[in-house]
Order: sequence, then C-alpha cells, then structure tokens
Amino acid sequence: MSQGQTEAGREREAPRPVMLVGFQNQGNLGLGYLASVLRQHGHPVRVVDIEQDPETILQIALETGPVLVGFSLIFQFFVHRYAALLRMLRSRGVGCHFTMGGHCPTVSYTPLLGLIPELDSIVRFEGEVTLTELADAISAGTEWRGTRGIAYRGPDGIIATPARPLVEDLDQLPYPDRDYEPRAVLGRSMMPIVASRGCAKTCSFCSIHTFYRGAPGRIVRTRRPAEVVREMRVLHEERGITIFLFQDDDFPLVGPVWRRWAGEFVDELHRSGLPGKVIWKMNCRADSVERDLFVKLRDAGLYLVYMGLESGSEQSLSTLDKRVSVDQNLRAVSLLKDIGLMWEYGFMLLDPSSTFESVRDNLRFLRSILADGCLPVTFCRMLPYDGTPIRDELARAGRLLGDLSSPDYEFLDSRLSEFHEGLRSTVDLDAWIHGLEAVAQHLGCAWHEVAVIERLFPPLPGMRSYREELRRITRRSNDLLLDVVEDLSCVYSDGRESRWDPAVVEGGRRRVVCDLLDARDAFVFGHQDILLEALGIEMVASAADEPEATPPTAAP
Ligand code: B12
Ligand code: SF4
Repeated sequence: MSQGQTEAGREREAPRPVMLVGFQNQGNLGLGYLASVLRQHGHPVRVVDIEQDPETILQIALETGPVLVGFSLIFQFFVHRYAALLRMLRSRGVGCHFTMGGHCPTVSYTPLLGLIPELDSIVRFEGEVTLTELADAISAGTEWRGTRGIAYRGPDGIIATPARPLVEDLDQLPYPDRDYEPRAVLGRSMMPIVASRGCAKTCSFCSIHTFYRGAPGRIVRTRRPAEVVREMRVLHEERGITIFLFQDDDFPLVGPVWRRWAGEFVDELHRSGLPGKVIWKMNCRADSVERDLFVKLRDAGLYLVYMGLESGSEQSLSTLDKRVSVDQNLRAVSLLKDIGLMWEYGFMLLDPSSTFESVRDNLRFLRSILADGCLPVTFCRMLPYDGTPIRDELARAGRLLGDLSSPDYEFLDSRLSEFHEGLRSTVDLDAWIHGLEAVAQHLGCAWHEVAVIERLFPPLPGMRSYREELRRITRRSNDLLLDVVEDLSCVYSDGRESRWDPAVVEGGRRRVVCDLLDARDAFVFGHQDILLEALGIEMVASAADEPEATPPTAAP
C-alpha cells in the first residue's frame, strides 16, 4: 500500500469506525500509531482502554458500530482477560470482524486462534499497513483473506499469509495518536515517544528480536534526529509536554553509525532550544554506557536511563545470552552515579540455569549497586515468553511448564522451586515489588520526583537532607527484603530453620511505606509554593517567548 489513500479508502462513504482496544497506562504507542495511520486513510477510530469495565467497552462497541475491533495483546499474561472480553462482546451482539496484534499474537498465532474462537484474524508484525488494508477490505466488503501479514482459520487449518515487510521509513508514519490526558509528575506532563524500532541483539529471554526478525526488512530502523526533535517540539509547544519517555527497544548509541545518530540528535536538541525546558528518559544496554557520550546526552536533557541489567551472575548472563558481563553492569551503574544521572534497572533473581550460588551472586550484586540507598530493590523470575529462544530450548529439554498466560519452567535444582514458593509465602512480592502500590513503586516514584525536581524546578531548600532521608528509608527497605531473601535461600539450600515470620516482614514493609509517604509529603507540600510558582513562571515565560504555546495546566 502506498502512504497515500488506498483505492477502497477513496471509494468509501461515511465509513464505520475501527475500534482499538488495549492497555493504555502511560499511553500505548502501538495503538497510537495504528490509530493515526487508520485516520490518515479515512477510517474514523475509537481507542478504548482495556482497563475499563467490560460493560462500558460493550456499550462503546454497540454505540459506535465498528467495522472491525482490533485488540492489542502486548502483555502475554493478559490473554485470558482478552479471551473473556471477546467472548462477552460476541455473545452480546458485536458481530463485526475481530482481529488482534502485538508480539505474542505475531509469534503464537496458531495457539491464539485456537484459544480465542471469536477471533477472525491475527495481524502479524508491525500492524500499521496491514490493519489499514484489512479495514479497507472489510469496509468495502471485498475479500480480506488475501491481505499480507495476517493469519486466520482456513478450511484445512490455520493459514498465515506472507509476512509484510517492516516499515522502511518510520518518519513516513504520521505522529502517533495521543488523544488522552498525559500523566504528570508534579505538574510536568509526560508522553511516550520512539526514535527507533527493533533491536540488533539476541538475548535468549526476549521476543523483541524474534518479532522483528520474522518479517522482511531492516531489523533496526532509526528515525531522522531532526524529525524526532520536531515531534518533541510539537508536543512541548502544543501539549505542554516536558518529560519524554523514549520507549525504543534499545536507544541508538553504539557503533559508528548510531554514535553519529546520537551526536546529531544531541545537536538537534540544542538547536531546538529544548534542553533546559524538557527532559527525557531512554532504555539502553549496560554496555552502551560510556562517559563522554552520556555527559553529552545528560547535558541535552537525558535525566533517566533504564537498563536491563538482568543478573549479577556470569552464569545467568550467559544463559540469558545478554553478552554483557557483571563487571560491565557494575561499571555502567557506577558511571551513571558518577555523572549524576538517575537510572532504573530490570533484574531477574531466578532463571532456568539458576543455582543457589547464582541467587547469592545476584543478592551480592544488588547489595553492591544499591548500597547507597539510591533505588529500591526490584527483581523478578525470568518467564519464558512465546517467541523467545529460551522458551524453545526449555521445551526441547522437556522443562517447559504452564501455558500461554503463565509460562513457567522446572529448575535444574528442584529446591529452587521450593525456595521460590517459600519466598512467596513469606514475602508478599506484589506488595513489595510488582503491584501498583508496591513499596518499590512508591520509592521509585519518590526518587523519580527528585530527579524531575532537580532538572525542571528551581533549587529547593532542604533537598540535600530530603535525599538523605530517602536514602535512609530506601536502605532500610532494601536491607529487610534482601536479608529475608538471602536467609530463605539458606533455609532451602542448607536446611536451616527460617527466622522470618510473614507478619513481621509485612510490618516492616508497612513502616517503610508510612515513613516514606510522611517524608515525601512533608517535603513536597512544604515547598508547594515554590513548585507552583515555578509552573506559573514557566507559563508566563512561555506565553511571552512563544505566543502560540499552550502552557502545562496540571498542578502538583
Ligand atoms: C512501553 C512499555 C511499557 C509501558 C507502557 C505499555 C503500554 N501501555 O503501551 C509500561 C511501563 C506501563 C509497561 C509495563 C509492563 N511491561 Co512493558 N513494555 C513497553 C515496551 C518497552 C514498549 C511498547 C511500545 O510502545 N512499543 C512501540 C510500539 C510502536 O510497538 P508495539 O507495541 O509492538 O506495537 C506494534 C505491533 O506490535 C503491532 N500491534 C500491537 N498491538 C496491536 C493491535 C492490533 C489490533 C494490531 C493490528 C497490531 C498491533 O502494531 C504496532 C505498531 O507497529 C515493550 C517492549 C516493546 N518493544 O514492545 C515492553 C513490553 C511490552 N512489556 C513487557 C512487560 C513484561 C511489562 C511488565 C509486566 C513489566 C513488569 N514486570 O512490570 C509491565 C506490565 C504492565 C501491566 N499491565 O501489568 C513485555 C511483554 C512480554 C510479553 N510477551 O508479555 C515487553 C514486550 C518487554 C519485554 N520484552 O519484556 N510496559
Ligand atoms: S533484551 Fe533488550 S537488548 Fe536484549 S534483545 Fe531484547 S531489546 Fe534487545
């Protein structure tokens, strides 16, 4: 399909809308791009958050009468929730075409079409062009089964049409639809954005590289730096966005070509005058962190670096095929601390090659990078997602357990399963790490606020002692959690008696949350006037400098 209007799109009159359903927390760029491309081709679009009550989603479907509903399944563990929603919509009279897209549907279209009989098709790989052609065909009442890049049930089984090439030039896509209220930190609004798509690495636990490698075309595509900065500028001026969250799989930094790209991006940012007014976050690998480059990025507004550190055990890093050493992980963390950049990390305490020794290596690693109380402890257990090399390896070895919504595996040492169970019954991991109200989330938010205040607000009196207070609370929380995990690892490896009562652990957690909220509220509300004034000053300044700009409106 060309980037312009398609044949079917031109002929349509008053087309019925396309409805897109997905997880909208922090804004969903996938759905945003799909919506903007569909609109560009003449399809009205209604984007619906899957977090809404199913009855509300049903009402929207009945009222809008879509020609097609597209479901975005980017989190595999939601599969049963999606299946139940599709069943309900179909049984309550929504008769239009149902399709689904995302990484998991792309790689596991056969089991998904089996599991969700209400699905008419699955869109594989990047969906912009395929979904538009599908919507064109269905709206025009023509045959849709020939559409490239889809899978559907044929008379003799599942049929997958040839994969559609990846979008060659990302700058040819319109900006993603962002028709929602941005989230804000202390009145500073945030939006997701991408500078590239794809990843050149091949970590064994990750489905991103298999997703992009399955379709023809260049795996990693970068946008033109000037175009990325233009999008940031538009969002800053028209929506008052001051915090940009780059959701690239791996921000382009390493090697001569991407190094040049990063240099041009920094130059463009300075030319645009955005540094000082906006800040941005990105995801990268630990082996990309290098002093000179990161100082330049920091000075151009980079304030937060997310790294998938994954493990503090050489053996696990090798199983995960991360191609980064423990030393590189440690160096990256210490360099970022040294140049005053906030960082966050992904970490897997357990993986299929785990031993009690690797668990202890991991705990030692976490204690060492977090010794100063700079961030909360966070970890998970590696899950063998569909489309990952490690999942296939576990299946070959007969160690794969669970199903699509909760894939799992057998450890080589069965005592590790008992350890994990014991850990879960002693520590409420949702309340500590994974849940929306978890102590790690609260601590992470407090530290994030500090980073935002330091970059986007005038200096606040007492910041140094607030930081110290936060460090003390974070250290206390980390020490408790790491002590429990370490002791339990000894309980299950050496048959030692457990000294932890779940109620005591929970009591410790609650005290951390209370102390944190008290300290945070005292500091932020104690400086409310300065924070509000800073937002007000910016409004006046931007109105004077840039008459057409819309100022941020949210207050702390
Ligand atoms: C941003 C992001 C988040 C954000 C926001 C998510 C959102 N609302 O969009 C936040 C921070 C909230 C988040 C949270 C989590 N995330 Co996350 N996240 C991402 C990330 C980095 C980028 C997503 C993105 O914007 N991509 C850019 C867009 C343009 O691409 P896209 O989403 O793939 O969409 C394209 C295609 O897939 C396709 N498509 C997608 N949907 C549809 C629908 C239709 C109808 C069609 C036709 C096509 C289609 O077309 C799109 C355009 O080309 C991805 C990694 C990744 N590369 O996808 C992980 C990722 C999706 N997250 C992941 C995970 C595990 C999580 C967490 C569980 C992490 C955690 N431990 O807490 C949580 C879960 C949250 C929850 N609900 O419980 C995993 C999911 C793995 C899986 N197989 O299930 C991913 C893939 C990262 C990874 N490899 O581990 N995440
Ligand atoms: S984990 Fe990160 S670096 Fe590894 S393949 Fe996935 S996106 Fe790339």
